[in-house]
Amino acid sequence: MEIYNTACPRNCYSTCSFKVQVENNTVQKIEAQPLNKATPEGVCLKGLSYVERANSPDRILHPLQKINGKFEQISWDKAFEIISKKLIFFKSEYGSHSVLFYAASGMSGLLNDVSYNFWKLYGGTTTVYGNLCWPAGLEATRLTFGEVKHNVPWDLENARLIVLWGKNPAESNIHQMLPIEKAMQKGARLVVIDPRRTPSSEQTDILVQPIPGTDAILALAIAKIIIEDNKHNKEFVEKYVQGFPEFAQSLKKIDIEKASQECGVPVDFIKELAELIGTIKPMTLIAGYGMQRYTNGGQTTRALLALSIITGNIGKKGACWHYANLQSYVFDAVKEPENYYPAPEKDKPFRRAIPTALLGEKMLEIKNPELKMAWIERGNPISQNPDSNNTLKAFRKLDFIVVVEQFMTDTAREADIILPAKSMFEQSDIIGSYWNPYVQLKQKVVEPPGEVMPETNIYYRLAKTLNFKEEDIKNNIPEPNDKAIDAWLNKYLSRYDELSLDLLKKQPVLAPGLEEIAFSDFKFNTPSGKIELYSEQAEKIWNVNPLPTYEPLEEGHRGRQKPFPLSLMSPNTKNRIHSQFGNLQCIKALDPYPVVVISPQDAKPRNIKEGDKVRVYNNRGELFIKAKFDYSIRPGNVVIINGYWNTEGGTPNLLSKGRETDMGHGTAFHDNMVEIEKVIG
Ligand SMILES: Nc1nc2c(c(=O)[nH]1)N[C@H]1C(S)=C(S)[C@@H](COP(=O)(O)OP(=O)(O)OC[C@H]3O[C@@H](n4cnc5c(=O)[nH]c(N)nc54)[C@H](O)[C@@H]3O)O[C@H]1N2
Ligand SMILES: Nc1nc2c(c(=O)[nH]1)N[C@H]1C(S)=C(S)[C@@H](COP(=O)(O)OP(=O)(O)OC[C@H]3O[C@@H](n4cnc5c(=O)[nH]c(N)nc54)[C@H](O)[C@@H]3O)O[C@H]1N2
Ligand SMILES: [Mo]
Repeated sequence: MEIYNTACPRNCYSTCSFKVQVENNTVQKIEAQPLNKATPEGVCLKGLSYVERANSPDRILHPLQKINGKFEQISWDKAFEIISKKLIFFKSEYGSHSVLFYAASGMSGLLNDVSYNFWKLYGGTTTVYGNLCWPAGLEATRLTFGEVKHNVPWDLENARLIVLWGKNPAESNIHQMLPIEKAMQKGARLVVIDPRRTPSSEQTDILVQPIPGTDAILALAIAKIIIEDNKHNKEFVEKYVQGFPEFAQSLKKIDIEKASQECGVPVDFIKELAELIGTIKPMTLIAGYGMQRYTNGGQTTRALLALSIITGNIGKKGACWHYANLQSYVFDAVKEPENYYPAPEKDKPFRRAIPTALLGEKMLEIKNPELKMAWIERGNPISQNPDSNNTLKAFRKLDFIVVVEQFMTDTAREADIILPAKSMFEQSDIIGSYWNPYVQLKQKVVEPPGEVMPETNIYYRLAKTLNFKEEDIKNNIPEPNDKAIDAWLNKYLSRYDELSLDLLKKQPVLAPGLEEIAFSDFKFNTPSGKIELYSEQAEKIWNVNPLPTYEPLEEGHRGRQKPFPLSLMSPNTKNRIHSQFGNLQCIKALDPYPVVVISPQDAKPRNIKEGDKVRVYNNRGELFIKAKFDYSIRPGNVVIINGYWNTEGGTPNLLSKGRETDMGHGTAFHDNMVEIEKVIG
């Protein structure tokens, strides 16, 4: 038996370090790695389920071709022959932009760049810009501070006030609960602001349940009271903040009573929040990602930012704006949200880009050339992108689809060829994290099962089949062996004296240049060099108000709700990472199918009882699932967890609209109104 150190490459805050036990080329056990101060204990449910996942009998282990609607095993040679013929044909007949290359967040790592290298050598493709996840908040933070970073996770225990605003770490970042609990043992107060009562609010002093999408007006009302009560940090705003007087002036027109009605939070609660945030220091305000998946997500995030700024809770122990910490992405361009913008000039010959938030619609629309083929890897767009019906329609219009996958997902089922994808244990790579401040090695610990090939090997073989120039292949794609991969990774690591493969095999390493307390030098990389509460860039780039403002939702505002009166949120669960893990037996035993969570108050007039089968619908689609009562959810709101496949009962994205957020080209999944009716019989 051997034990290896590795790290989890899922798109998740925690990005845990693990110890993996391996015997007979099989993953046997996963344990926590105490050398990582952010994730020293407590492997999550998904982490534990990797033992099943790595060895699952449901894994795709060979190339498959769809023949007369059924998948049949073919050889790799045959797969490469078919795919290369198609690639040559579409390029010569319609141009290389008739091929869509779509990759999403299923597996992180530096080697993902090799995919882009391949498609550039091919001559370029159509691809996507924007992101399904976090960019509105990322861009709001960048506009404000010039960089996206926060204090190290363990600094949270120094906070005296912790505000979890639209974040549910007890499910989505379980290791964050460790410093929260420590802080509370030392007397810190915890406030949770979420339309749902989540497991994170179990120990909270105050749970505030605003109407979804109205957090900006709540935050601005709190800011108004803090400033009127003279509780803001005058010295701080004078020295470090651009636009405080304009901001204070803009709040004059806010009426607390009306604000209270708009966000559904009683005036007394707003006052209490202002008292807590205005007086308890240091405060860490933790803004989640769910809340920025609305049409007003960027401006909402800026309104929340204002509370950290006017109280001077930046750059100190226990005092921080906590959205994402990109300090461990020492090799990635992710740091600069500009990368999410449409193809920059220099990339245009290679890249024609459509917004991922409107994937289906734009795939159908785009001309000159029309799309003929798609190559999908590390993503499950049929279940995870909004507007599943249009996405499905767009996929079915294509002539040829290749999906690189581990399992038979909704997207894989649409493929003409499926290529078997590696698991995290079958190829080494370097990963960063948006919370955990370490650079980590995700280590190869077993040989891939069956005929599985990592993407880098697939591209190498395909490049050979397509007769790409030897020199180009050598410079852009590593050879298909472990030594070449290690050498490839070492090329990156050698940029930093602190990093080497040998060291990373033993332990995670704190990111070179890491600031444990972010912005403690009070230097801000913005146009003014100050924290920009007033941001000209915000107006110039995104055409929003240069000050944080409340913008009512496009679809979900209470004035516009008929004929679909219920607002649907589709957040995350501890049981899965988006569309991953839910297919495993150990997860299915706990969480077999999607349900719609509804308040009995909304269920009664619809004659719906707990457990009834219902139709959830709007003019985009419908979903037939069971109703589950929850007395703690705000009436008027319903919840369906995202990530379920259509074969597991259906994705809430059958109901969501393809729609961008106000900044960052994010995706406004939760601005989504529905109606529910009981299904008879
Ligand atoms: N177990 C697990 N962990 C995960 C993931 C996972 O799928 N499973 N996914 C990872 C990824 S990719 C991401 S992006 C993160 C996301 O993790 P979080 O940032 O925690 O995001 P969500 O679960 O989408 O939403 C968090 C909370 O926001 C609330 N919310 C929704 N709308 C509003 C609103 O208008 N106002 C307020 N105040 N709250 C609102 C929801 O009810 C939810 O409880 O988690 C990561 N970690
Ligand atoms: N309604 C609604 N929809 C949402 C959200 C929401 O809040 N509500 N949240 C959005 C968010 S925050 C995110 S991040 C996205 C996530 O959506 P995606 O980025 O599409 O990610 P996953 O659902 O995790 O699925 C990724 C797929 O990658 C596969 N995979 C894993 N490892 C590898 C590998 O090494 N190679 C290859 N080729 N494949 C691999 C997995 O098997 C899985 O099927 O979903 C978004 N969708
Ligand atoms: Mo995400």
